[in-house]
Amino acid sequence: EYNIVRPKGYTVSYHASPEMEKHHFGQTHPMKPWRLTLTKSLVTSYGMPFAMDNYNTRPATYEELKSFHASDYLDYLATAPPEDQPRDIDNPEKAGEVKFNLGGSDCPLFHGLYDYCSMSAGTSVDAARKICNGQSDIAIAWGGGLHHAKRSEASGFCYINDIVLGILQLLRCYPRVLYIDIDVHHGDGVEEAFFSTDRVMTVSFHKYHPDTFFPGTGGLDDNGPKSEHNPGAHHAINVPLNDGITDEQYSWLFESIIGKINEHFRPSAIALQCGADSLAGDRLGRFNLQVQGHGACVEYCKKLGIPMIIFGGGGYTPRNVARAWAHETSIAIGCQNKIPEEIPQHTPWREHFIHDTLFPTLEQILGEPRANRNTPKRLQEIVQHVHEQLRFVGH
Ligand code: TV7
Ligand code: CA
Ligand code: ZN
Repeated sequence: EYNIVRPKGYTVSYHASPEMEKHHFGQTHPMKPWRLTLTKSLVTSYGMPFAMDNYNTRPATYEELKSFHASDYLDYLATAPPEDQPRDIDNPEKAGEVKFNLGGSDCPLFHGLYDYCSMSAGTSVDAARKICNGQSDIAIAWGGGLHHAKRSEASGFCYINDIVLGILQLLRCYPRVLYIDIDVHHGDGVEEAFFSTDRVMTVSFHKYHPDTFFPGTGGLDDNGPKSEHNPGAHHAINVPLNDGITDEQYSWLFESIIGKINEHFRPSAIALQCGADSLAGDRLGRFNLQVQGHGACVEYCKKLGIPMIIFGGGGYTPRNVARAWAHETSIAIGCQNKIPEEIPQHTPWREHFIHDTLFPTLEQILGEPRANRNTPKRLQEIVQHVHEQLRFVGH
């Protein structure tokens, strides 16, 4: 009814796993896989599936997971008995035995955990394969983006690093991959995985405070191990931010930094993690970004005209996640100016979208906006530092 048609000259694919969305981390846990169902419902009520190739993903195989993860970790992940009461590892008396950081409150052992993980990874690996074989130019995997997982360790709600698996696929057919992470948290797992290669450059924008904000890494000077023989030196870029950053500041930073990186590094593919916890009003986030500013990052990357995978990630206020990811799906298709701002009447769970619009104002979201602790001077310094790092890269 909105006349959403396939984009001319390129293909967008949408990789989902309805099974994954049914899993629960526990009553009070911030991560709600159901936000993916809410996203898909909004995407569908705007008619966007008509303009894309839609895939229901298979779970990733053990062999695929092993391309990054250690087998003893995977075996434990597959066999550890689920716990009905998540343990409180913040409290040593109640901690019990925790292996591979599995079974604490951040990374609980819930029912169906291995299926959940392999399905999330499946969406990202499938997305990467579609990019590699040229069947897709922009591949969307909102169920992926779990950037904290390590080779042998769960961390920060992430068990399997689907992004690393996806990038490893891309590296089979593209010489250089640029990883960009706009989740409010530092993309530490992806950064670390590619610390020693110059074929992947990682860039994370995040709230940074070493003592009070997870995971505490990603300072401006953390640019990868600076040993003489490490080709990956200078290929980790970090953009540490304070509370309250606005759309205007963020877009300026994003474009100055990604534009310069594109010139120097000349990526042949982009992996963009779109964590929606950087939006204003997120349960865990601290920024003042709106759906427009978040989406502007996707739009800027798309304009570079390079094959791209778009991953999900964090996002703890489901209605905001669904709005942002539906808007970003429309940007991928190029129909963002055709769809009405008003949430369609027939959208399932429409009552969740209070304010009835894709683009609520800051006042609608927050009442009182959060104080902005990012000075123009500091943002200038960050851009300056990144430009200096790039002198060591490419050309
Ligand atoms: C990608 N922040 C993941 C972001 C991972 C953040 C954390 C929580 C949290 C966990 C809960 C919960 C919570 C309200 C918030 C040092 C600790 C402090 C657990 C209570 N409520 C992504 C991970 C971060 C779990 N972890 O980037 C169950 O907040 O700060 C920490 C670590 C130890 C564990 N405790 C918190 O967005 C997907 N966790 C309620 C119930
Ligand atoms: Ca980030
Ligand atoms: Zn996050």
